[in-house]
Amino acid sequence: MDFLRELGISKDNSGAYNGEWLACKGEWLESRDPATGKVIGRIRQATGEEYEACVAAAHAAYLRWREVPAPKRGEIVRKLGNAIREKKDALGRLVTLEMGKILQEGWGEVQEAIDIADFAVGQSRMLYGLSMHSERPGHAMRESWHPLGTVGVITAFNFPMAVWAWNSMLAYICGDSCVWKPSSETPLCAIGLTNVVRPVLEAEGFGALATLVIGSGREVGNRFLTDKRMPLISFTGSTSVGKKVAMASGERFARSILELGGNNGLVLLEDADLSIAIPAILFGSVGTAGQRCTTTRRLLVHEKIADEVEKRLVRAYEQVKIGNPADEKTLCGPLVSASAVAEMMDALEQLKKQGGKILCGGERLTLPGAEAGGHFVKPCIARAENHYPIVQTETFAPILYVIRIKNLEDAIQKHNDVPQGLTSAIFTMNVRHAERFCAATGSDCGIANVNIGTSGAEIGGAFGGEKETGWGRESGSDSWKQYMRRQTNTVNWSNALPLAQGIQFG
Ligand code: UN1
Repeated sequence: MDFLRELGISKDNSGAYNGEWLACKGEWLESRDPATGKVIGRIRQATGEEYEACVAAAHAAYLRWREVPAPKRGEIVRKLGNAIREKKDALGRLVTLEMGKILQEGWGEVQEAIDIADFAVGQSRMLYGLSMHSERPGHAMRESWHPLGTVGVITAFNFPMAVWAWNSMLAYICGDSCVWKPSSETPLCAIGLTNVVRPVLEAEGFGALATLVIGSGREVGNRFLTDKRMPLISFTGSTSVGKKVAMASGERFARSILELGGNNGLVLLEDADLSIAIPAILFGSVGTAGQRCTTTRRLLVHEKIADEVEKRLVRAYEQVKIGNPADEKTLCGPLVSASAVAEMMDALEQLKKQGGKILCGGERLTLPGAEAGGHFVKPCIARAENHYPIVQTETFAPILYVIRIKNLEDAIQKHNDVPQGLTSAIFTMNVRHAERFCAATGSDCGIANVNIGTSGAEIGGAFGGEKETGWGRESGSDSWKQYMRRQTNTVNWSNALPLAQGIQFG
C-alpha cells in the first residue's frame, strides 16, 4: 500500500524514537487490520533500556526548548500542522487500516490534529497571566506561566492520532516536550504520525520533543507513572487503568489529565425535531462502531414519542452498511479486536438477564474477505432501564440503550444517575428546557449539547469529563494552563518594606 510507504512504515519497524529511531530489544508486536485480520506490519518494542534513552532525550530537549520564546515555538508548531495537512490523506488511510474507523472519520481525525495545531499557533502568543493590584504601595503583582517539563502522553486505540496532537501541540507551545506511549492496538498510527512530524522538529534540532516509546504496560507504561522527570501524565483509556494512573501520579505529586470512560446520554423530549435528532443519534451510536468515549450509549426518550423513535431508529440501523472501512460506502467498520467483540456479546447476555429487550442487531458478522478474522458486529438497539448494572457500565461497542422518560425532571435525574460524566445532549425546541439542561441543576457532564449529538466535539472547547470520567481538560479553551506552571510574582519597586495584612514586625 503506497500510503504506508509514504509514511515511512515498513514490514518491520522500530518502536522507539527519541530524535532518531532506536534499535529496540523488546518483543515483536504485530499490528493487524481489524477488518481482515491480516498483519500490516511488525514493531520491535522498547525495553526499559530504550525507555530510559527516550525519557532522557525528551527531558534534555525540554531544557533547551523552554528557552525558545513561545511565539517562536508557535512558528514551529505551525510547520507541524502544515506537515500533517500535507499527509492528511495518507494518515487518514492509516487510521482506517489499523484502527478500523471509516475513511471519512479517519480523515476527520487527522483534521482534528491539524485544527489543534492551528489553535496552538495562535495560543502561543496568548499565554496570558493576570496582573493584580497589590495592597502595598510601590509593589507590582502578576502571575507568570512557565513551561512545566516533559509530558507523558498515553493514548487509546480509538483516536490513535488526534489525542496525541491535542496534548502535544499545546505542550509544545507551552515549552514542554512529550513522550508518547500509544495503544498496542495502533502502534503504526503513532509511527506514521511521528514520521510526518519528525523532519520538522529534526530540522530545528528538536526531534526529541516528539519522543515515542512503544511497549507493554509492564516494560513501559508502569515506568511512566513513577518517573519523576514527568510532572504531567495525560492518560486516555479505561476508568480502571485511569484509577491506577491517578493514584501513582498523585503519590508523587505529579499532575494527571484523565479522559476515561463515558456513558453518554441523549435526552429526546416530546417536542424534539426528529429530522435532526435521528441522524444525530445514528452518528453518535454507530459512528466509529460505538468506540468513541463520546459515543451515545443511552437514549432517554419521552414516553409519548418512544415507539415512533424506536421504529425510525431500527429502520435507520437496517440501512447502515457494515463492511471494510476503506470502502467509501461503509458506515460501520469492525471493532478493534476479537476481545472487543466478546465483550459486546457478554454485555448483551447480561442485558438480557437483567431484563433488557433487543430491538435489532447485536450479532457477530462474518463478511466476505474477512474470514481471516475481521471483527464485525451488527450495531444493536435495546430497550433497557437506566438502573440495570450493564447500563451503568461503559461497553466499548455499538449498543444503544433506549430508556423511557416522563418529563424533563425525570430525564435529568436518570441522565445523571450513572458513574460517568463525559458528554451529554438534549433535543428540544423549548429554550427553557434546553437552558435548564445546561444549567447547574442540569447535566453533570463536562460537555452538554443542545440539538446536536454527544460525539464529534470541536477542538476549540475544553474536552473532558467529571466523576469516573476523570478530570482535566484537553484541546481548547484554557486547557493550555495544565501544561504550564503558574508563578505569582510580587515585585517591590519602592524603597520601603511594608508587610502584607498591615503587620508591623519589630
Ligand atoms: C475520544 O473518543 O477519545 O468528540 C475522543 C469527539 C471527538 C473526540 C473523541 N472529537 O467525538
